[in-house]
Amino acid sequence: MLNFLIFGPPGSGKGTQSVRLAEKFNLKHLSTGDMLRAEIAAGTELGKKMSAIMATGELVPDEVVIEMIAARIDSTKDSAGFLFDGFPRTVAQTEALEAMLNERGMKIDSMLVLDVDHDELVKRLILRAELSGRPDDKDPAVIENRIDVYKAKTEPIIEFCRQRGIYQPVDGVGSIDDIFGRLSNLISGYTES
Ligand code: B4P
Repeated sequence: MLNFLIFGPPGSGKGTQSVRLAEKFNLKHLSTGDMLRAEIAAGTELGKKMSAIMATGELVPDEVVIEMIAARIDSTKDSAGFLFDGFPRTVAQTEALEAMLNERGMKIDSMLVLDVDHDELVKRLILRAELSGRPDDKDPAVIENRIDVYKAKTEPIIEFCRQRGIYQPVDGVGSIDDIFGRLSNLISGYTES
């Protein structure tokens, strides 16, 4: 099985591209953001606790998302691999994912990093707020905090993946179709070899 991380700051297009890539390459799309929002929508105890954290733009505790991902990995059948979207978001999550995959005879094959400038990120998220009603998109201060949290806690994963030789930057500015083409070319390099 082939395992890809789709990576980038909030608003870089991770979720948008993941849905299409998962379909094209028969990958299981695992988005921790979607899983957390599903807990909130279902009104679970976990969802109630996490919604307050997410509304400020901070990250939820590592153990919460690591447990969610482990459960999904073990229940997934018949896919060519996994596309991890928005996970990992800390070096601790990355180490946990690597260990989880290694224990199951797999590894992280590639980290695809969408590169988008700050102003474009803010523009996209403000636009999405109008359509999605997501509380973390509505407030510009929360958007800025999410970008700051990304730089402080998530970006260090790039160095971790660089050392493993799996870091692949991708220009994340342009039409959704163009960016899909760039990502598809990179993934095809694995699936066709
Ligand atoms: P996520 O759900 O991962 O949210 P996100 O970073 O905003 O990215 P998303 O994938 O949704 O958006 P996309 O860039 O595709 O996380 C939300 C919160 O959950 C986090 O802040 C955190 O609190 C918590 N969380 C999730 N995972 C966690 C973890 N592992 N550990 C701890 N906490 C965790 O798209 C943005 C917008 O841009 C869309 O409207 C889209 O249409 C638009 N867009 C995309 N591509 C475009 C393009 N090329 N041109 C123009 N617009 C484009």
